Amino acid sequence: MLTRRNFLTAAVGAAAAAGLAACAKEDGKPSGSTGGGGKALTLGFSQVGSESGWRTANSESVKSAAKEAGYTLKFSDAQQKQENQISAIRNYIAQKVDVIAFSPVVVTGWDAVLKEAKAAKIPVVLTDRSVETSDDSLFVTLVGSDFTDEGRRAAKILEKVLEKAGHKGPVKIAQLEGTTGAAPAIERAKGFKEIMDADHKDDWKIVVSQTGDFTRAGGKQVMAAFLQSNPDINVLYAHNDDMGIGAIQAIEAAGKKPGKDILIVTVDGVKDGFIAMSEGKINAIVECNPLLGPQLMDVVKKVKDGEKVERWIKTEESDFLQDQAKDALPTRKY
Ligand code: GZL
Repeated sequence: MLTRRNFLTAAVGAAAAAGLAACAKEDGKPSGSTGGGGKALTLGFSQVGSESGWRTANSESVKSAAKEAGYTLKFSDAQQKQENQISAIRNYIAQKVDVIAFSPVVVTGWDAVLKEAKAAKIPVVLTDRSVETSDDSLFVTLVGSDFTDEGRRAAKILEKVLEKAGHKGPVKIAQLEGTTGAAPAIERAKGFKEIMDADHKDDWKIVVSQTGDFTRAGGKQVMAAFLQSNPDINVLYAHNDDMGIGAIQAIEAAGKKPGKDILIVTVDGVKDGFIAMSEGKINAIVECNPLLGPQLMDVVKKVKDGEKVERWIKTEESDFLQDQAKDALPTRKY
C-alpha cells in the first residue's frame, strides 16, 4: 500500500489526551457528554447532501461519533444547495446551539451567515471542505483532507498506472470534475495540474474537463459526451469514485474496456470503488477519508471549552493500485 500520512497535528493529539484525561479525573464521567454545567453539548451540523458513497459514510461517522460522545446532534442535509446550508446555520443560531459545524458545498458566499454566528458567540468548525473568507476569525478550524495533495497524488499514481499498462506516447486525459466551486473540485484539479505542468508538459494533455457534480449519474452522462467528442481518450481522472463508476457504465456502453482501453484514476476509496478496482475497471484510487466523526467531536468539545486547537486538522490517507484491491477490500471501513 502506498502510504502517505497526513497527521493529526501533535498539538491536538496531546491536548486531546490531556483534556480528556483531566475531565475524566474531575468527575469520572465521560468527558464528552456535557458542554459544562451538566447539559449535553449541542452541536448543529449542516451536511452537503447525500450525493455519493463518501458522503453517506461521512454522515454516518458524524452521527455515530456524536452519539458516542453523548452530544445532542442537530443534523440537516442540504441536498447540495448552499441556500439550504445557510438557512440551517441560521436555525442553529436561533436555537443557540453550543457549536456549529458544517461541510460547505462551495467555497464562497459564507461571510454573512458566519458573521451572524460570530455575533451570537457560537463558534464554527469546518469539516471536510473549506471556505474562502476575508475574515479568518469566522471559523475556528478545518477538520479534513488536503485536496491539493490528493490531486498531486492522483498524478503521481497515474505515472505508475501508465508504466504498468506499458503505455507509450501521448496521454490524452479526460477529467470529471467535482461540484463546480467546491474545494475538492478546485483543489484536486489544481494539484493534478501542478504535477502535469512540472513533469509531463510534453506528453500529458487534459483534452476535456467538465463537472459531473460528484454523482454517478453525472459521471455517466458527461463521460458519454466525452466519448462522443474525444473517442481517443487514454485516461480518465475522476474527482471521486462515484463519477468514475458512472463513467465505467458509459465506457462499456461505448464498447470499450474500462481499466484497459481507458485507464482510470479516482479519489475517495469507497467500497464500490474498490470492487470496481478488483474487477480491473479502475486502475488506482487516491483515498480521501470520510470517517471524520471522532476527530470532529474531539475538536468540538475543545472549542466549546475555549481550548486552543490547530487551524487545520488533517486526516490519514493512503493510495492504492489495482493489484492491492482484493487484499484491501475486507479491511475497508467505508
Ligand atoms: C471530499 C468530499 C467529496 C468527495 C465526494 O472530502 O467533499 O464530496 O470526494 C463527495 O465523493 O461528494
